[in-house]
Amino acid sequence: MNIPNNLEVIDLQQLAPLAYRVGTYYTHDQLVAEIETPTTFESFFSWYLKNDKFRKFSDIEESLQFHEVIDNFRQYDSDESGTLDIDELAKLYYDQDYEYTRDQLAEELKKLDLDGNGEIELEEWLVSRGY
Ligand SMILES: [Ca+2]
Ligand SMILES: [Ca+2]
Repeated sequence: MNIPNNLEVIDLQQLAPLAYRVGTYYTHDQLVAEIETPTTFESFFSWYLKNDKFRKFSDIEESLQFHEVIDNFRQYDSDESGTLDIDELAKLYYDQDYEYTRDQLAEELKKLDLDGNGEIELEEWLVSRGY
């Protein structure tokens, strides 16, 4: 994805992946509620700095762990859709030495998939890690 220059107008379609890239874990609907679109990169960024959710962690260690969980999620979201599908989840578990059958994997996905849309959003992943 190209990072737009500061005053370039960004529309709703670009907003969600951008927010995801910089580390907010707002859902699409929350973004729509929060930010008037179309917006500019500059105003998006000042919104982001003002609302940085990571600031809720007073402890550096805790904040780093939180970032690690997010990085991990992103690393396995290979198509950058903002969600983990069953194949991406399979790779993640495989790399962590879990030996799940396809059925167990489907079960696991069902457990994590709180809104039941068949994929794991970052929010759902965070919940599963205790956030
Ligand atoms: Ca994905
Ligand atoms: Ca889901």
